[in-house]
Amino acid sequence: MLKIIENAKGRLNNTAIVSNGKNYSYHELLQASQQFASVLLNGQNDLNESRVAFMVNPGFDYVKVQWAIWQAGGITVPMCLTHPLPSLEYVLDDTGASIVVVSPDYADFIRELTIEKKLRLIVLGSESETTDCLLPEIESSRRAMILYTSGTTNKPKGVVTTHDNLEAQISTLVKAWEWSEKDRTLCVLPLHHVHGIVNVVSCSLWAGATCEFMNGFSAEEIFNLFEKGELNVFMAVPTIYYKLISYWEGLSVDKQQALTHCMSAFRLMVCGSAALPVSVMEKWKVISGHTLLERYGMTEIGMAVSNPYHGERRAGYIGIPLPGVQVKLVNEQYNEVYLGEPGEILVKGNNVFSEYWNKPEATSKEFTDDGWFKTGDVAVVEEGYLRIMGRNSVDIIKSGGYKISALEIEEELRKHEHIDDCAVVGIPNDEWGELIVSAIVVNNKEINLDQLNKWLRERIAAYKTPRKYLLVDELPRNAMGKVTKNDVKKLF
Ligand code: MCA
Ligand code: AMP
Repeated sequence: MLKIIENAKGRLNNTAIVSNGKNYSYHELLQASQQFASVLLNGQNDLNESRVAFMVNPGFDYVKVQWAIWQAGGITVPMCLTHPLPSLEYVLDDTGASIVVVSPDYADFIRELTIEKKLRLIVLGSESETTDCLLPEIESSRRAMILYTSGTTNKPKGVVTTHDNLEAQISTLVKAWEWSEKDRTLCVLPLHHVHGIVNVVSCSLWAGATCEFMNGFSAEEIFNLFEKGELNVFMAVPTIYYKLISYWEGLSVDKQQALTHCMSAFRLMVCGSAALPVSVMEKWKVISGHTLLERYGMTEIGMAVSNPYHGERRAGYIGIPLPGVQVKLVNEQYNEVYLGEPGEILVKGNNVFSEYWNKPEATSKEFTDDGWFKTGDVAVVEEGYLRIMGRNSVDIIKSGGYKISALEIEEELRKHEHIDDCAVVGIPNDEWGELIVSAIVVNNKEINLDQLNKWLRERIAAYKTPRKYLLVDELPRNAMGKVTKNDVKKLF
């Protein structure tokens, strides 16, 4: 039996989830997910790794659907709730999903697409009555989840993790950060990425703790929940801590003090997904009394490196390898570098994903011959702690904790009738980490940039759209004719 389900069976009366003002026990979660697994199976014995895509609001229903897919033998494909239709269509086509599950909010938006593609659409709340059936026995070596991640190819790739991979990713964090059933955390992150799915939701539920959900980000709401004094674990990306600090600074002194008092009672506050600026770490320490625990991870590997739970949390450093995760730094020939020299981070362990969905070539390209995964991130070890120095590719941008491919945005922009050429880059920004900007060569100088932005948002996610455009006569290029992205950055 899957470990997360088995664990839940031992904590039936604990509160698993708080969402929309309601408490749900592990018993209710197990019952509802088993019932929904029967709906998914619809008379079959096993979904046999069919892909089930779902667009479900964060909360009880999300976890119910996720656990149901796993128990029915399917692969979960959580979709971004704010993606425009072409991005969702890409995920449905690429995974070959046969079932789509949605919260009622998204039913009208996606219905036509599912009819066109002859997919089974299940709208939560209006599923047909089914009697519970016998659920299949799931080997942990089976595939569990596909998440889409941007890379150095223009289209996102589906990262496949097995149940074994997920169990390794979750269990190392539960141990390292000392999760227990007494914990209560708040999920404010989107649930189509590892940070929210694994680090927050799955770790808390694995440990028998309580996970409270918020739909979308709001600094005010987060602080209101902190003030209730029930939460004790919080995890977010640097942009969120930045936004919380800005909001806190605008509050009255009384309110600030009350919040500081509540936050100092937390057990743990973690930051990751992008580099945590030292200034944010220091300010957060002042307002919350907490030294943020920074850690490093990736969709393909879960978490690999973390500052210690006990011991020094060093500002500007990602920490030391987590138990069960092997990490080494290598040069361009993939030979280990000498201590103190920078090198690309390679990772090995049960935490590492199995493959990019339907992309054997892309998969083998990202592994060395002896099975180490190439992260593309460059780091150095200083006094035992790893420090990230940058990335191998300028085409990967991290904005608000989202990994974004410059090539994907460029490909879309070039489809616009008035754009002849373009170059997308990320420029440093205190709030977002990097801000996406684009130099464009146009064939009509009257181009309306607001309309361009609107046009683009119908094609790619809003968080992937450039925040600034610069009209140029030509893009900077080297002698080989290749666009020099570092020169493009200088234009901004
Ligand atoms: C939203 N906006 C952005 C971004 N997100 N602009 C640039 N970069 C972004 N990432 C824009 C919107 O388009 C909108 O523009 C305006 O900001 C406000 O939008 P809104 O949706 O209200 O933004 P928000 O709600 O304030 O969202 C900010 C956020 C969000 C909460 C920081 O970006 C977020 O949830 N980020 C977390 C992503 C994450 O979970 N990453 C983990 C990946 P306009 O006003 O013009 O409409 S997993 C991972 O990285 C690995 C495994 C790891 O290590 O964890
Ligand atoms: P994703 O594809 O969304 O999983 O993003 C993974 C990438 O996020 C990594 O390859 C890193 O570049 C970046 N990342 C995650 N955590 C950190 C961190 N603590 N510091 C710097 N970069 C990070």
